[in-house]
Amino acid sequence: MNDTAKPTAEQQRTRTGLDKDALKRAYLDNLFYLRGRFLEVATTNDLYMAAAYTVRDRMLARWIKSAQTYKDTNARTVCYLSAEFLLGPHLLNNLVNLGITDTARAAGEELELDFEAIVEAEEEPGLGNGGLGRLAACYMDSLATLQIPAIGYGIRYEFGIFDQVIVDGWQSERGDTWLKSGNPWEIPRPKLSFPVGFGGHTEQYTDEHGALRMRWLPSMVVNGMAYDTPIMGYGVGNVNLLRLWKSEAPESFDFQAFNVGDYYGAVHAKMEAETISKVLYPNDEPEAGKALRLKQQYFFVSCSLQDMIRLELNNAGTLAHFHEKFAVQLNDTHPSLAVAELMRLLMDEYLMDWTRAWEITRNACHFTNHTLLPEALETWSVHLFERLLPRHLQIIYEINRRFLDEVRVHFFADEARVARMSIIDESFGRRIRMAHLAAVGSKAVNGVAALHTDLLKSTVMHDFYEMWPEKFHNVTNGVTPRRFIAVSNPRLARLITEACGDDRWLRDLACLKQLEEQAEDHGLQAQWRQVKTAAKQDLANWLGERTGFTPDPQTLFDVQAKRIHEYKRQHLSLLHIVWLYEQIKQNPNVELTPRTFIFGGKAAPGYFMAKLIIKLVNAVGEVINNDPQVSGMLRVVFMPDFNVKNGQRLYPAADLSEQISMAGKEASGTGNMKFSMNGALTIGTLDGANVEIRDEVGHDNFFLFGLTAPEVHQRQAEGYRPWEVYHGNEQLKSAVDLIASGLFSHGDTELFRPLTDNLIHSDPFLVLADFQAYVDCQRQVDRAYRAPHHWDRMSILNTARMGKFSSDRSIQDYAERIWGVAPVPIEA
Ligand code: C3B
Repeated sequence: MNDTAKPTAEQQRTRTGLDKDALKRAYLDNLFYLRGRFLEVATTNDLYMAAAYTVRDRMLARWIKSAQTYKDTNARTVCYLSAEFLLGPHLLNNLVNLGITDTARAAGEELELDFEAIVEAEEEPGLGNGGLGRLAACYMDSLATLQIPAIGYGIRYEFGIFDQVIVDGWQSERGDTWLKSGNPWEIPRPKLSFPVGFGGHTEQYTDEHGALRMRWLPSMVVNGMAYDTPIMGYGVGNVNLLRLWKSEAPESFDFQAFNVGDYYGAVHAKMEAETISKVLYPNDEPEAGKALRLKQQYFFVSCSLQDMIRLELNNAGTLAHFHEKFAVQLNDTHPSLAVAELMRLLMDEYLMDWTRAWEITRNACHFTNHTLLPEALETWSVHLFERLLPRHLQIIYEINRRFLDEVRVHFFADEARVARMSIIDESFGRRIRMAHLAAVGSKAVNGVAALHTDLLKSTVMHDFYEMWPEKFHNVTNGVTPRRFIAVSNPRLARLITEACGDDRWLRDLACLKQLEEQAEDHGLQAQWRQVKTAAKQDLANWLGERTGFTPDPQTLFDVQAKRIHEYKRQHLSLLHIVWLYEQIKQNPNVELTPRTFIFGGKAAPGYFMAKLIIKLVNAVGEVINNDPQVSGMLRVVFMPDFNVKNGQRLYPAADLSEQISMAGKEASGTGNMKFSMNGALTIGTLDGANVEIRDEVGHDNFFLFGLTAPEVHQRQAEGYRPWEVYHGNEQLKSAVDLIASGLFSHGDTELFRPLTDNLIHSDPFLVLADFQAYVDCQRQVDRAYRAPHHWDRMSILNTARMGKFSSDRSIQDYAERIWGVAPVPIEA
């Protein structure tokens, strides 16, 4: 290659070709030149790293071409701002999206490598808590696949979500060290960094045109440095950008402090700056330590907006059309400071007037709400804002003043409504309501499933909906079939491709409809069942190694995997299990379908009740699994450390998917979609996206039970008395009493009291109210599973009718109805 030229096509072909020989050569090269190893002495991590670099090399030319084309065509770009991106392992996903999994496997075989072990060696980046973070990752996959120019912006946490280990039945948290062995997928950009201020004060000054302006003099400045990860579309040339920010001190040593002898003070400042991107906050944590969380939010929002401004100034030379260039999506309220920060940047740094800056801001931003749980609706004390972000507080006050004047005119002289809608909550101390800020500063607001959006419009955002009905949209969530079928369930993917005649379904999930005609076909049913059984065997082996207990794949695998939370009601399932146990003990000949109940999920470290539920799962499992009298009938196992990687083992293996939240509480759910795509039937309430899943798959192919959202509301309004339910239902009472009796706690009658007392006396999520309906519905499941052809047919129909729940459909909805963006195709 001469000094200036890009690699020639021929050089690129041999360097980054997709054929087997090119892969083999590149692999050995990478092992040698990047890891300093040859095959005989390489560790598993070396082997994995070489594989990762080999794959990444094959994405780079497309990545650069995508960026260049997007720039040249000045394409409208989606900027997805999210505090969480729960990506899951990259290697296999990128192989699938590049379309070279089989070739890579064959290359590996010729080099006598253990392909599966190499894939297993990848430590996933756990930069999210659960549904919200994983949704962001699915959306990145779909944006690239649909060839829509997009940048994901977030935080490069040094420690992601904790690793969960089970010690004596209890959850114990271990620090997540995903960066320990290096991250081959990211490219650090030391020169791409932005200053972010905190604290200090503001002052007024007169600019050269005589206009009064504000400036902010922060007392502390940190730098945000970019780390870029390519996000590969499936079967296309488009590779989009995920840009995560790491916080750093502007200089590693404050030389002034150093010179006066304060070496430790200087190092301390550096540490303080680095703290900002140190760790992901687990959900549901109490207030303490939250100042850091606000700092994280402001930090990544500011870096991201400064980066967009840089791009726009490079390209257009002016910010007048910023909102035409970028569609900024705020993933929940975590990035909602973007509204105030964009205003500040435009006015204070780029000297725009209020009206123009507001016009741009309001047209650039869009807001997704992901929950109605009151404790998750973010507010920050005005106090904290004064201390950390004094300029933003001023801007928020001014946004609010103007907004409330509009409210007064719109709802003529309705001061109660003004107080309800105000961005500042004056009721208990003064707090900033971040959802209100986001709604006021955005062009569109959306919920994540039809029911959730309806509830959003009729409850927490009702006033806003009445004022701006046209602003509100529903975009039902979706998940990517690439990761959640092709990557996690290759056997099923092969069978579907065979049955459909081609693999177009991977790009257009509605194609799965073709399977419907064959749902009764006993040949397909037999293959379908084989695929399921093989996945169950894989999971059983894995669980055997990790937990010492190997479930029997011939039993019905009944799975509940999601964050542990009272509203999700893992304890409802536990009551059913305990009830079943009693049935068998009382009558060993009772007719039941043998089942294995599998639970998985993390509890927030500070959430006592959730941790007690994990302990109860394990305690019940210990007794039941060691009772020979129920051995062929009933098993309970807790899968430790549920994350994306372990989820991929679970979804293919489930016969039954538990989606049993109290109606009105689960905004959408996305696990429900992953299970159903993989042929699991759902037992569920009319909550979140369950409603739409049931409508799609057909009411006969879904096990529905429980109170509806309006019924829940009514029950609570009437004054719900759980102790009456408890005393009125003999079977329920004996299940609760058995837990309290000490049978599952070596005689300790206190251990589970907080849980049983809470159910009997308060039961905020109506577990007892739904118990009987749930047990009855589970009986129907039992019967259905004993009719294999019937079950297989339902299972095939579930997969066949999941087209709507591809994240490609969700992104299509956003693109058309909210963002107004078009594809910019890059050829593969
Ligand atoms: C979750 C909700 O709990 C799910 O119902 C929903 O499917 C996903 O978001 C994605 O929309 N959620 C979350 O994981 N974290 C929050 N802070 C709020 C909602």
